[in-house]
Amino acid sequence: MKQHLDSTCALVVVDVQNDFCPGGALPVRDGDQVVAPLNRYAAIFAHAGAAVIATRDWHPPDHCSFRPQGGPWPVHCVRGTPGAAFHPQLKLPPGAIIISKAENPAVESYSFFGDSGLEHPLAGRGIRKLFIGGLATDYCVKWTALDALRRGFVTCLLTDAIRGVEVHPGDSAAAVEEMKAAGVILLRLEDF
Ligand code: VGL
Ligand code: ZN
Repeated sequence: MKQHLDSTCALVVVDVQNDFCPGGALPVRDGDQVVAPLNRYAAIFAHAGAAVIATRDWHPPDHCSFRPQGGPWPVHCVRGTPGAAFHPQLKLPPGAIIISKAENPAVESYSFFGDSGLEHPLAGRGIRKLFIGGLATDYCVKWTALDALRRGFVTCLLTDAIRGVEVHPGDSAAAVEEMKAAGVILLRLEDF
């Protein structure tokens, strides 16, 4: 269904970082394929006066989710390293809001609402509707979408701009079904 965008809407570009793309430390298959559609979305949102938010996994070198610390993941997205940088072709408009997450060494945080409770950069901006794309469908995208719903945002998933880690085959499809069942609205570029 055609979407009307205004300043109450925000595009959320989740973790489009080198380490989640082919050649990175925790590569998502075809992770770089989200860049082109997200650039389209970012241009559409900026033109409509809607916010563009980009999240980044921004771990300290000894984050608890890393294998050397006993966690499930290879070392990835260590703050300030090339692997933690946004994909070089990602085009964020001027004024895009960058949100770093999972910065506390002792806490894993897949949601962009983070581990810090209520205070959040989105507060006070009048944003009520979130449109989420990026990496990875089965982790940060899913947790961010479900957390957004729980916090009362109208929450949409941009299904042509997501890819999953797929620790187990089918995880991404299951994540999309879980989001849909919870009330997330599934959209594509044709809806804009
Ligand atoms: C993510 C695994 C570990 C994600 C972050 O951005 O989806 N996945 N850290
Ligand atoms: Zn991480």
